[in-house]
Amino acid sequence: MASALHNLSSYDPSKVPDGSGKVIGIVVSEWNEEVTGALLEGAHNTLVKHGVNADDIIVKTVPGSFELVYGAAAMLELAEVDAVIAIGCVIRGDTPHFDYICQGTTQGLAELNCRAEVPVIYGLLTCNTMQQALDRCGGALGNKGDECAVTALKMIDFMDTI
Ligand code: DLZ
Repeated sequence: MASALHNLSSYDPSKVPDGSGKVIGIVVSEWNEEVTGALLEGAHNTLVKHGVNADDIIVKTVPGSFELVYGAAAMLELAEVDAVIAIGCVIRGDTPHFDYICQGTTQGLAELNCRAEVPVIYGLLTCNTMQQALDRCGGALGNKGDECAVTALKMIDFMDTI
């Protein structure tokens, strides 16, 4: 969780496995595009910084965060990827809709993560306000996209070395 004490973009680069030759799928939601676009940029830049070839990053968009589960499942089935990163942003509104989307998407991604042969990385921001989201996509608290990229490379290495 990002906080005043933890910036999503701060990590020890010496502990990030090299991503050369790895293929990463990224599924990104169009809802709150200002935020998800910045998360995607963070993830993409960090993957490339750690050796992933830009041509080996497959990006597909889905309409909303709820569709991330289907999109990630399709990518796992149809593309030869070493990891999938799911990127979305849900902002609380006036109705309980927020809770259902967050819960459904989170549970769906968690189930995929357990079943899939390669890791599924959780890049869903669940925020009470747009400001909280902006703080976490390159603002005051860093960029969750960076964190997702680092996590993907670490989990690929986990699988390679287990
Ligand atoms: C419907 C909806 C609403 C109200 N809010 C968001 C949101 O903040 N972030 C997001 O990613 N998606 C939202 N959606 C769309 C749903 O995720 C989904 O696309 C629709 O319910 C159609 O399945």
